[in-house]
Amino acid sequence: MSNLKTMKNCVGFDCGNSSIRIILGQYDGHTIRMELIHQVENQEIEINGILYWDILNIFQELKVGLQKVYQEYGFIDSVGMCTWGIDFGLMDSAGHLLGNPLSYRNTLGEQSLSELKEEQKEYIFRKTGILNNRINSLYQILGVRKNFPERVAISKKCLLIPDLLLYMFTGIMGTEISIASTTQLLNMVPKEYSQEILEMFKLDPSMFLPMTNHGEIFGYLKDSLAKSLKINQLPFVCVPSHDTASAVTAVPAEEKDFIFISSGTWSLIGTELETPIINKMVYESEFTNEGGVFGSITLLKNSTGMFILQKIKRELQAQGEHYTWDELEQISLKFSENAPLINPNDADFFNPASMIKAILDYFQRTKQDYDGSTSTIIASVYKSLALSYCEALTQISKVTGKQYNTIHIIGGGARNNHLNQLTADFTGKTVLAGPEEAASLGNIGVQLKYFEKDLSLNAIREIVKKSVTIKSFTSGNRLDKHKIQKELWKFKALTQ
Ligand code: LRH
Repeated sequence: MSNLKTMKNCVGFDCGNSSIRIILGQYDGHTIRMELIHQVENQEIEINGILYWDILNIFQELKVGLQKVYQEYGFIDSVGMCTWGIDFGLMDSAGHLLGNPLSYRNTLGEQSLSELKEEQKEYIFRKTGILNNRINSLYQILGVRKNFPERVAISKKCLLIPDLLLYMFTGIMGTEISIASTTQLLNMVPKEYSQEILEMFKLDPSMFLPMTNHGEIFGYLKDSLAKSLKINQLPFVCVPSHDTASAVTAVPAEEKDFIFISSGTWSLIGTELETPIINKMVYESEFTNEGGVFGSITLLKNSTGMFILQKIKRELQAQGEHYTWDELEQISLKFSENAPLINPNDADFFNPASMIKAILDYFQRTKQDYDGSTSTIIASVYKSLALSYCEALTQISKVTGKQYNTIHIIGGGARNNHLNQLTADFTGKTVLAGPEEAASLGNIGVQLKYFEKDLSLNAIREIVKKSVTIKSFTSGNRLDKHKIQKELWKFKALTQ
């Protein structure tokens, strides 16, 4: 139990694929009061067929958020950075950024991965424990080297998105295990850069940064920034800077073995382990062993999440049809029963020019009846997401040999009552939804470790439990058991 005496104002930076959020967590020794201080949309920008992130704008917005916290609360004790994984910026020898970071939704990674032989892919998985995913930094770095050789020839350091933002704030170049693991350049057993993989691809080890431990100081806000923002000097604490790992930190689990679904643009479906599982079953079922908080491993599947609905929502908006998330959910509730299915992880949905057209083509290709309405498309996506969760859960149980009673749905997607209910219906498990601000809560929870050195992960989870409201969903007899079984079979047939 905490013995911190005074209120701490800890700021969580949470940069996701679709939004940038600055959250204040006020810790009074028992609970964390969360307040969203500043939020703006995030989106890739396309120029000449290439997708970029507007990293300077992200930096600007984080500064705005920090300043707002200070203006309202008068003092900031610490800050923690977390962002989406995988993407990176390249730096020259003087520490200048060589161009805007590219988005993993480009085709660079796909090209590089497709050039590898099956034995090479299996070798890389065995050496790293990480799934050979086209989006991994490794395949993107190889793609950049092939397509933009001049840029790579003068780059001296590779900074992942949180590392890059931390460098802008503190002037320090460094990283930590959770984000570094998304490169696929680490061997997850000693949790160090894999010499074999670096040598295999002739990558210079000095490009990649040293790692700091969670709960320790990463660096301090540059004096020049503190002055120009007119805020107090403050430390950046090293937190799991991969948003997934910070979110898993905030799972309000009672039990040691639990299932989480970190639900946002992606749905990361997995469990927490002490050591990675690296075997054929994990490889074939496409799970990955990412770095988690305080040396843990998150064994997870990187499954498509709200991305498909985000794209549909934007497309409908461009056609003048505006829907709120609540309205989309209501539509799904009404039209779910007879909606056809999609496999959300089908390559056709990775980044199509029109998501609606990609879904219509999919219904046709898989010969499913479709009534022609937009409502049915929306209902189809919700139902298919829940079915994809169910399939991943079955695979996790096979891989770990464990049965799980509860699924924790965390992150922004936990707001989605209908999806939570469908997940309970299809899996037959209890779904506990929340916290929605899991990434920021985990981030802020780990910052507290800097102030109180012996704070354990369990103690952080206790604080989270006391600080949030969790909603529970059970399957009951809402849906006919035969119908559920039929949907599960139909979905399985689409994913084989
Ligand atoms: C989720 C996430 C996921 C990555 C993807 C790029 O935000 O970090 O874990 O694989 O974005």
